[in-house]
Amino acid sequence: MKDDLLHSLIQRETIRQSETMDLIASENYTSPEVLQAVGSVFSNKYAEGYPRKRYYQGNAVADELEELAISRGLTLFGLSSEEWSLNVQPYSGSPANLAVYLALLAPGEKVMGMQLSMGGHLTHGHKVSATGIIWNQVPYGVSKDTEMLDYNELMETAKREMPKMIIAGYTAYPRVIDWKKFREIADAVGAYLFVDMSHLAGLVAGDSYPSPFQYADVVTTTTHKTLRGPRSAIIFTRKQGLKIKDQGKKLFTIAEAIDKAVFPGLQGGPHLNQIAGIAQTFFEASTPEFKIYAAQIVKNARALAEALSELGWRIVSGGTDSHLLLVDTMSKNIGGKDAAIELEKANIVTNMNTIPFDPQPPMNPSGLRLGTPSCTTRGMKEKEIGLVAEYINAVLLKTRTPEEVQKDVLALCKKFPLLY
Ligand code: DSN
Repeated sequence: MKDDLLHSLIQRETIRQSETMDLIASENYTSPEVLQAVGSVFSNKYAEGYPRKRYYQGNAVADELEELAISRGLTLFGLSSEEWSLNVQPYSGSPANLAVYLALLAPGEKVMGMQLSMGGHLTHGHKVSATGIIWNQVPYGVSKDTEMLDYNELMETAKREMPKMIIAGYTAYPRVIDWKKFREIADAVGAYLFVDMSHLAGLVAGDSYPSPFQYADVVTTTTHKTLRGPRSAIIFTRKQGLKIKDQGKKLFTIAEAIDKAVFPGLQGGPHLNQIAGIAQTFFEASTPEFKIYAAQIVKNARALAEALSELGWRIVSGGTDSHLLLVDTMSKNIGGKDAAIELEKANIVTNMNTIPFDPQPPMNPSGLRLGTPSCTTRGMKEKEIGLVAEYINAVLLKTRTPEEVQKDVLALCKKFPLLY
């Protein structure tokens, strides 16, 4: 039954995506094959439980699908099934992170997480999130001088507060994170090290950012950012060594505790269609082409930071080692929200963002967060990124009208089309 109204909305969104320059650091364009997997008949099936241990009949194929996704995910990140467990059922990043808390902590225990305004995430213990309502955040940030992590200060905070879990991995931190230092801090206070690599997973898979697996106890990631898969999330958990007691005081490995927290703790039936999309994503991310893609994302982000910097814009921390950068628009007296609205008029889509120690309110903060995963998927390289920097500069400094710049953006988008 054709729904003309819905069809036209899908058509319009397809056109919007193809005709805009997406610089939102957490977005990407999946392959048509990922979209096909997500829209497949796996959407019709219930599969509560885990492979070979289901509560519904008819799951022989679903079992194979989930096992395929798990084995591909472990291989992609160079992990063995003896050492690491992978749960591919979380519906998205926030439930995945909540499952980690539920599994590893008792209510009220302390979690050391980066403040949202410094580049953290709501689920890293912010007071409006369940993670901050049920547990106690020990907040940390970056150094005022360098706008980068100060590991000595982190060690002092951890020793003073004795958190049960430390979270590393952020939404607006452009630099390399020293996972080894985080391990040392966690070990010094007997805390779990939980890495949320949602923003970084594609870069880690493509060998363009240090892998956290040697050091972390648990690693979560969404699958739709740099990894370029469907909207979903996964949890890797170290299998050996660590044990935890449930309320009935039975002893579990933390991997078992996390599986129990995902289902039945937080979720019902897994979204098998998303798991199919994840399996396809891992297949794509294990190719040599994906390594080239990941490296180009970082080259493009560096090129964007350098070009904007040369045009006189202050880049938070002076640059980037990853897929994203923060531009201090307030250094030119333009609020982040105003900047994002102006850029959208020229078909450049971004998001306003706080910068460290932001004197401005979150609804019109001092910065813009820019990321290169999407335009890199389109095939753009440093040369085109240089043009994008010029367009941003022209719109924000009003040297050209947004309508004039929009024409150039449209031409660039047409030259680097999407696959759908
Ligand atoms: N919304 C994501 C981001 O933009 O970073 C985090 O959940």
